[in-house]
Amino acid sequence: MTHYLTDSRALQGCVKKAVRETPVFDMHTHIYPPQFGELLLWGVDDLLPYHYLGAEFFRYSSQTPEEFFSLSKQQQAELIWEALFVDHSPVSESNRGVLTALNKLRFDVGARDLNAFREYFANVAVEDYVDRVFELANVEAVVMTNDPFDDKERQVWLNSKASSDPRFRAALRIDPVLMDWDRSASRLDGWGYRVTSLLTEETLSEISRFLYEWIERLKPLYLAVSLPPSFRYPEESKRARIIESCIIPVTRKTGIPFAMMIGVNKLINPRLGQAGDGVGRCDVGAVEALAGKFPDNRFLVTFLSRENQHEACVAARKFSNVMLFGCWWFMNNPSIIREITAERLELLGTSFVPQHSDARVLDQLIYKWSHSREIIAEILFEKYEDIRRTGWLVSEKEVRRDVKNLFSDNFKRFVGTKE
Ligand code: HDL
Ligand code: ZN
Repeated sequence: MTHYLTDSRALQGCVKKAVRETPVFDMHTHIYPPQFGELLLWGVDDLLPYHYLGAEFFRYSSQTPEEFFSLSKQQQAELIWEALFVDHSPVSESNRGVLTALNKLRFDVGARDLNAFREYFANVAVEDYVDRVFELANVEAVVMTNDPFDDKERQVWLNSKASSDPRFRAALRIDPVLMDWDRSASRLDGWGYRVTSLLTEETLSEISRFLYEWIERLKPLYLAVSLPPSFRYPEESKRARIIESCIIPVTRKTGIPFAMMIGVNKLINPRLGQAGDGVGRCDVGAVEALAGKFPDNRFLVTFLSRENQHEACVAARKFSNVMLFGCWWFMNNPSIIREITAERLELLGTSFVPQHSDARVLDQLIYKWSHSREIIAEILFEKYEDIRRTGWLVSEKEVRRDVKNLFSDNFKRFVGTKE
């Protein structure tokens, strides 16, 4: 006998409980297992200097970026704590996130004692802390960002010290190939690939070999790139030629999606380093053209600009080989998450991936998912309530089915790992 939720309050309680209890498959992060050594950032002295807070710090401080970045991360953390938490109320999303994470870790946030937090992190084993964070955040697994052009990370993979922990899945990130082929050509040449900056047939074939070899090594769930607002397709460019001649055939043959994260203007203020990137409105037509021309390929897509979100939903309605995902980076703020989650449910039903954490510091999983779950539950309840008022009732089983699709199964099916 199916138990339908006839009452608004019971429905709201059921949605909140399902959203809280359903594990998420976090499909885009910058987190690594402990075997990757210093690539894994964790603890309050990595959490505070995270580049989102750094950017905000420079708005209050007379310190130059050069002076700040010459300091130890402990010194950076103390300066950020004073400026963004003590001298000004920590109401920005990145500031509130630190407080949420510390609160969920059962610290006395109100004591405002940075050294008390440090005491815990100085004594906890990183493996135990990984377990605690995944449990607190209710995260089933994270997809890493794996960059063969990062010297430290490449060594981990070449020395096959990489982890077999099923909570850490790979994604092959190849920005340098598409964004700076001339410089990347010399690096691939140095790694034994017969390539030149000119895209000869041999060079294109060797780029494909590079991709196949790293796909074989990493077993990535997808191949990813971040692209600027100027990204166009079709266009007469090396980027378009490599996409058509290498990325599209290689991802189709290996059966993995091509993830395009579009809208970042890299280093509009280079002095801020990782915090120096900006955002710009993109041409969604490029995604429509690729999805239409290559119907046998699958595309994970996210846009960085709020102004692209409605067009992106319409494009996804036209191409079922496009899967919209996440509230990326400057989109990952409550006011915007609320807006685009409602927009996506209204235009796409439950056929999208509402969020990824993009966590760069392990501890961020706790707050990024706590904040997003709260908003997604609110919006989802509103949509169920709208149909309840027509007489269409949903059961707890159906609510849990929908939430599991949104939090993991849509992604797993799209990348082909759904058992
Ligand atoms: O390119 C990306 O994957 C972005 O997410 C950048 O890493 C960005 O700096 C970031 O950390 N966003 O949250
Ligand atoms: Zn990212």
